[in-house]
Amino acid sequence: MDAAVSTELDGLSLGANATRERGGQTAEQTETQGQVVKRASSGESKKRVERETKEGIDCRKLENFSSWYQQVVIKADLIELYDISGCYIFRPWSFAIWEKIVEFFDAEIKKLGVQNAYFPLFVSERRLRTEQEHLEGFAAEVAWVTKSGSSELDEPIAIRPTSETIIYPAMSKWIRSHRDLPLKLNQWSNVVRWEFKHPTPFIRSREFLWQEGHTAYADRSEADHEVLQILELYRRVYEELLAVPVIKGTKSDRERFAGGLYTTTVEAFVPANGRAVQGATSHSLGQNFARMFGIYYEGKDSGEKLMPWQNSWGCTTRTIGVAVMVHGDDRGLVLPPRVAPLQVVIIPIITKSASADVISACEAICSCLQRANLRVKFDDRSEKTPGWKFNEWELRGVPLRIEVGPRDVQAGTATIARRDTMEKWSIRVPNHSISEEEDAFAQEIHQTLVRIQTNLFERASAERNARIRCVSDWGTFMQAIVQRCMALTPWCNLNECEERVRQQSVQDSLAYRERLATETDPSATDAVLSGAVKTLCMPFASELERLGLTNAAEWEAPAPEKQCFACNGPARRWALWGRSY
Ligand code: 87F
Repeated sequence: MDAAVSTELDGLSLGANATRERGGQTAEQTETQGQVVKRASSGESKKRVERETKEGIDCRKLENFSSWYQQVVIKADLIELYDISGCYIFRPWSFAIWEKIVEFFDAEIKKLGVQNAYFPLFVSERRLRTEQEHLEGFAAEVAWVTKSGSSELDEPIAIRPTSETIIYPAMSKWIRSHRDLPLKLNQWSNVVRWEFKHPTPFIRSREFLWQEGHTAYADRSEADHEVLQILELYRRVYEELLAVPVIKGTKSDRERFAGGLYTTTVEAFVPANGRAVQGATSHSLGQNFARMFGIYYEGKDSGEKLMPWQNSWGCTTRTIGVAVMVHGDDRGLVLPPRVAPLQVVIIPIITKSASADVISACEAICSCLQRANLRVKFDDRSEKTPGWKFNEWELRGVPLRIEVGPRDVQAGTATIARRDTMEKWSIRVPNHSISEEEDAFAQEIHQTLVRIQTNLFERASAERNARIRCVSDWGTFMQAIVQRCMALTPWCNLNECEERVRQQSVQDSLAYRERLATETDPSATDAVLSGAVKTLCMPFASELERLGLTNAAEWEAPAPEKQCFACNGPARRWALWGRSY
């Protein structure tokens, strides 16, 4: 597996020596500077849980995932609940993560020549219905404004669930000649989809934030190229920023955006509950929308009326929820350094006699790291004990903690603790009148943050990879599914077959659940997920290669004699299946 983790931490530039490393180191190997590595013992952690009472997480991620998740997003200060179901307040701690994603993606699309614009929140019924055909599947989720004050509006207006019907009428005015192409627009906004499935903060909410890109090209192959360029940016958001591994691929006919030609996707996976998550999608719309919205331009040579090739692509605040689900542990959030609002927290271990020295040592470390552009905070609150602060910043997922006590000040050291592995070791602190020492210290902290970023990605990749089963018959397929795995299968790529798999998988997992309840342990039934199995994507050959499948070309398009695992018809593609959010 190619651990394509970017090793540069956002916000830190240490000049020519900026750290560039590859992964592959274990946690133990990373701390080789002669320091003592110590893990919190389980006795210690139990005491801590007892001490925590209300503030800490009171259940285990692997025992009660949904309660664990709800507690983490609230207790780590990501989310505040709201009195409208499916709507959530993004507190600064989560909004700062979104801002990191925005900053990265916005800069990357601008390099591709995409321009930002902003379109209205509302859409008239007439416009919304232009898209009648593809709207059918979504109509129930559209929210409408029908009143102003106490009087009924003459015509109800819809709140955008996506902006094709708002943006394309404007595009039809702006695209007149081949010289107006390509037109590449993006909007950062909120959208509303009135879902009735159980809401989950970040993952499924009725209002969410996203970017939606809408582009138009004269040349079909350029448009196709862009679909993949954007998909690659989505992969980087997940893998490089959020340290979450994803699989790129094409959606099946049943799962693609009905308005377009084909849909590409990045699919993430939550090992703790065996559910896949569609991370972001990049669609080729072909000329369907141009036809519907009357988007035509005059060609170069003949002056003939031509339709452009269009794409659309979107990525939402769901990203945050996926990272929480993948990296979090029984103590709470674990944040990848590249998106962590705070990367380092400094905590003074104060005894009355030596407090002034300790505080100035903390301040010196803090300003040294700030100068190196790290996101660092000195937690100097006097009303909280060091232990309380440890718990709080662990719960909130800060990647690194530096502790400074009176004995450290004497010895010129500090204790450092990693959130991802819970390792602790001692480091030398710089003499702040010697700038070389300060630079070396900041460099060392930076390197540790890079190792954390790499470790999170590699740990998540190993856990995800262990949950992908290659299967070619129905029995082993269902076995993989009830064991909360994804299944990679040779597949006929037919709509009817996917539909039958959905229905059969519901029946078979119910039956399996009942058998478990009667034959073995009744409590074990909770371990079997219910719900239909669907295709997540048909992975690109390059992705199958990344997964370590050597005969990748054959995997993307299986040999003609291969049979579909479900209907035994000729297999045309390899498909990745799973339960999904
Ligand atoms: C819900 C209600 C109404 C998804 C909806 O993926 C319409 C829709 O069109 C709808 N839910 N969609 C598909 C969105 C397609 C596309 N739009 C631009 C994207 C990326 C950004």
